[in-house]
Amino acid sequence: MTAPDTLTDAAPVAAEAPLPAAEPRAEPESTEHAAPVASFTPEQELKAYRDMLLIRRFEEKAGQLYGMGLIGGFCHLYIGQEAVVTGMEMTRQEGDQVITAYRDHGHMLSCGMEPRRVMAELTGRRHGYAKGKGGSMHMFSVAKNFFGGHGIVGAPAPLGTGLAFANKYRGNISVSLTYFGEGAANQGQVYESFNMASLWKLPVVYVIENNHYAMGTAVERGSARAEELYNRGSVYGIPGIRVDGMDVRAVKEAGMAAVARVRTGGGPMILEMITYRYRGHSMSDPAKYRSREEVQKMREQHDPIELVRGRILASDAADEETLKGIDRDIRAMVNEAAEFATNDPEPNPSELTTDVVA
Ligand SMILES: Cc1ncc(C[n+]2csc(CCOP(=O)(O)OP(=O)(O)O)c2C)c(N)n1
Repeated sequence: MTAPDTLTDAAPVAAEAPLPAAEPRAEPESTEHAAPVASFTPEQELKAYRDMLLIRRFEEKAGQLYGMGLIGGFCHLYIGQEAVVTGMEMTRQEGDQVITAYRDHGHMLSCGMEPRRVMAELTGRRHGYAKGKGGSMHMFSVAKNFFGGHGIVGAPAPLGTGLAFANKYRGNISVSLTYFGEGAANQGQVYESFNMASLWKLPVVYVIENNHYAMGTAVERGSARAEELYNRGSVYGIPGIRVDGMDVRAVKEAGMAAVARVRTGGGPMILEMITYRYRGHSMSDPAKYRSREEVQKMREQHDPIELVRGRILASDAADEETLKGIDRDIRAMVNEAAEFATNDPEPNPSELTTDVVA
């Protein structure tokens, strides 16, 4: 028997009862930008400055140690993106969980994990957060509600949705802050997660860190409708906001709105943070897919730390000397962390067979 080669050869389709009219569906209120951004108090500006600077200096030091051969394996730096985790941390309540992918040092520091133990994990030493056996991409701290550190692109989406499910199942009011990159946002597991989160109104804020590049692929080359990733949940009824992820105040403001909605049973939300990474994808990436001028322009015109520094000085929240003092303190803390991470012993060889999931 030959297969019909035109539609007219096909058997007629039996007439069916007309489908009932669909219920009108409320469209999610996705917006391109958060409402006008409220000012920070002087204390908030200074805290944001200090917290972002800690991440910056820590990452610079990690880059140096990597260059000296003291850190092995993969190492993905977060330099340029500091405002995202710093602003979101300002929205967190005790018990709220954080989960992210492999560009994770900033998330750990902002959760309050100890710089010396994060650094010791990078150098593979005994008192690192994973006893020196996980490295840059694989650290946890249940005490600080940080659930990794995952090398698999997109993995934080279902895992973070699972954390939100646990919150709902246990009847607590905690929120899961689930971070992933704009490259990850094209993965199937992300949409399965969106579906479940919306269906069960799970308390999760999906934070898409759109730093413009997934390894060497620019977002416009790899993502359909790249200009509106915040809208990727609309078909599931998940509202999204596009946020200036280089301005910690904008991040905090959008974060507060999202977390408040999610915590009170409103269901999941998406925040698309428009940000930028200054360094290559990982330490081994020479970043030839973009021009030096592009990076330079972002550093000079949109640096999140310089932005806050400018506001602090303009408003007299602090003077140059005070800011220099903060920098000195942070450098001292980071140097101490590096010192610890290079003198701490390596794990005992007997550790090779412990903590292994068979
Ligand atoms: C499932 C899977 N596919 C591919 C990779 C290789 N890989 C590592 S990072 C990366 C790019 C991801 O980019 P994005 O999600 O935008 O995050 P960013 O690195 O920009 O923070 C890819 C493809 C991986 N780790 N896991």
